Amino acid sequence: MTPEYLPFHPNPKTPEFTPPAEAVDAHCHVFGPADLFPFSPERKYTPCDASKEQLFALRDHLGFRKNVIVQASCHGKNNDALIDALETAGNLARGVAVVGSDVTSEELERMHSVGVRAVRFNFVKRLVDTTPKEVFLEIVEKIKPFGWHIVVYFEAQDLPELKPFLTSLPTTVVVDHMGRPDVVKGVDDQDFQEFVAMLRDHPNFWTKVSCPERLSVAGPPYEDVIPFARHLVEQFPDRVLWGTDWPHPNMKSHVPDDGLLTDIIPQIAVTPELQKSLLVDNPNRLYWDT
Ligand code: 0GY
Repeated sequence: MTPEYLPFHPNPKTPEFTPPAEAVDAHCHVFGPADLFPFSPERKYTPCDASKEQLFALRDHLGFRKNVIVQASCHGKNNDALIDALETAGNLARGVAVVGSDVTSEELERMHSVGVRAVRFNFVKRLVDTTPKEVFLEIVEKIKPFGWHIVVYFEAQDLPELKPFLTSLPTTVVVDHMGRPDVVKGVDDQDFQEFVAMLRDHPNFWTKVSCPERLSVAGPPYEDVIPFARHLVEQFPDRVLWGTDWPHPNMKSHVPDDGLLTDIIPQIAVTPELQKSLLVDNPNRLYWDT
């Protein structure tokens, strides 16, 4: 494990908020176990193991029905741990893989058959080496026949440079963690409003209103992040997703309690209708109806 890496919360609280039936945790990971699924030699951090059994136990504890499991950078382009978790979960999970431009249609077919429905393009420099845009475009061509979408992860300061490329992508594009706004600047800040405008101008763009624990300066219960998530849910009720981000890799300030994260949902989506869109209708449409 990377020195000072914080393992996930061992005993999250039982949430007071009850997610609606068929609710989906649409952003979470599995790590290892490293003796079965070694981490990538190119990884930038080494996490603690976070197994599929632990993920599914958390899902049940929090009251969710399904997971969308996202391949994390510590596993590189080897999706074996993800595939294994998807096989175990059956119809209760879908996956987001990371692939190279050398991926074969046989590999994509196998991943599709176990529930992969998207690839992730990661632009966060502390997590991955830079991938040339041409390589991403080759991957786009390969996933097109499968009807997959693209999940993108970047930091707010990189959006101006990335925007022409991202908005040229021909699929649905899901932006992780609200594009990582600087919450100190407030919802009306120009950078965040440009992110909002990108969603408004590009109906193929969705976003995850996730990771208050990463974006917060104030810390739990993350009151400084809630206005950003609520704004996006109210502006784009049909294009938002929510996820725990368990097991919370690379948290430095504190270990988040997943029960508390779940309890914040009613402040982000303030009516039962918005909660159903966020947790049930949107993720099921994007990951299960395809
Ligand atoms: C997240 C966030 C992080 C890590 C990864 O792929 C990853 O390693 O996504 C991060 O460190 O911000 O979504 O899990």
